[in-house]
Amino acid sequence: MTAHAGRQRLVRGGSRLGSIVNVGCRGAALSIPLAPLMLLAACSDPTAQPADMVWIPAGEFTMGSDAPDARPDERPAHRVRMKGFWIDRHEVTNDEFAAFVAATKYVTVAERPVDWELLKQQVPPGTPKPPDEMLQPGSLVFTPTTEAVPTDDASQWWRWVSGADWRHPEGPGSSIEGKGNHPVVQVAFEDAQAYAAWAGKRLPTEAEWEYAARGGLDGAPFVWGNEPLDATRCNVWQGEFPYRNTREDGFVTTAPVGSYAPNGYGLVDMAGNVWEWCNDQYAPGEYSERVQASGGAGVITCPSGPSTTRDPRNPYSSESRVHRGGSFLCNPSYCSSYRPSARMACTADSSLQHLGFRCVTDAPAR
Ligand SMILES: [Ca+2]
Repeated sequence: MTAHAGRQRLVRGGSRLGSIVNVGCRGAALSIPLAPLMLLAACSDPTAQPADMVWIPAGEFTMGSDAPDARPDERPAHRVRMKGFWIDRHEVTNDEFAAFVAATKYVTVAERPVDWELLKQQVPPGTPKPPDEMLQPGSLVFTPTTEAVPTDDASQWWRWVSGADWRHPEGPGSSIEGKGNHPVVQVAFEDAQAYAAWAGKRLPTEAEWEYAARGGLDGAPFVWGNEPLDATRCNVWQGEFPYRNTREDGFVTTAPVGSYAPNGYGLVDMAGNVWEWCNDQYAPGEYSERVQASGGAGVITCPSGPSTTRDPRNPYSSESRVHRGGSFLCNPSYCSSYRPSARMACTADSSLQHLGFRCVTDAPAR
């Protein structure tokens, strides 16, 4: 959400991520002398389907939207050409993330204490040091208001909860027991990257994510086509946000992955349930800048985002990453981000109760 709400990175990618890559399942294979060659051979076979992944064929699509409900950062719609890639059929689940943690002993950002010296670089100069309890491990949890409030200030329904993490998405006392097939949440960007590296995959570019989400329905307003949103389409908020959820679709927070019909490519939850991290850094004017850089008329090939972050919501952060797809908190009155062109972002070290991820790979994962 905001830089104030974000978490500082205690350990930058390097050493921690490096150790994860080396101890992952591929590391075991590398202890056998011939295994690297065998792995290479397997990865070069495009017909071998990785488990629970879907092949998205090369092609062109219209990225972004010029529709009346498109926000400024979704404009202008522009033609993009993509290479083929594999993408996870569903969001990474609690069970899958637990397997990663069990294999690597990985500690997520939300489980680490906050270093004020690093955090204060992301907040306005002169911001006073928060009380010590605010610097304990924790994360951001959605808390409904008791009555209608203006929806232009997310700090009214997000609060910092010590002890909130992926195993305790709503804080101490909450758990993921019985939710093994729900999407993992409360994971920061580097947590998602670490999982992807361990699995032999990577995070999708924003263009890959949107191309896959559209399911072959080029230019359609929704991942399911042109029909309007209703409670059967995806896991979003029914009722009045952020204080009254009618539970019309049966879910207040996350739903088991695949609770709703897949899109044209067979992917589930590309709208709603949880937001999904993408690899791109965020800049609101990225689309107009890339169109301008291409000469204005061409088809842009495999865009991968700007080289630096420019996020007006987090002006003091040097790294804000895109997320896509909307979540169980989306409601037409407030945030129609279940649209495949909708963009959102937060500081890379933030973790949130409604933010997860899925992975892609250019070749069979294993
Ligand atoms: Ca989703």
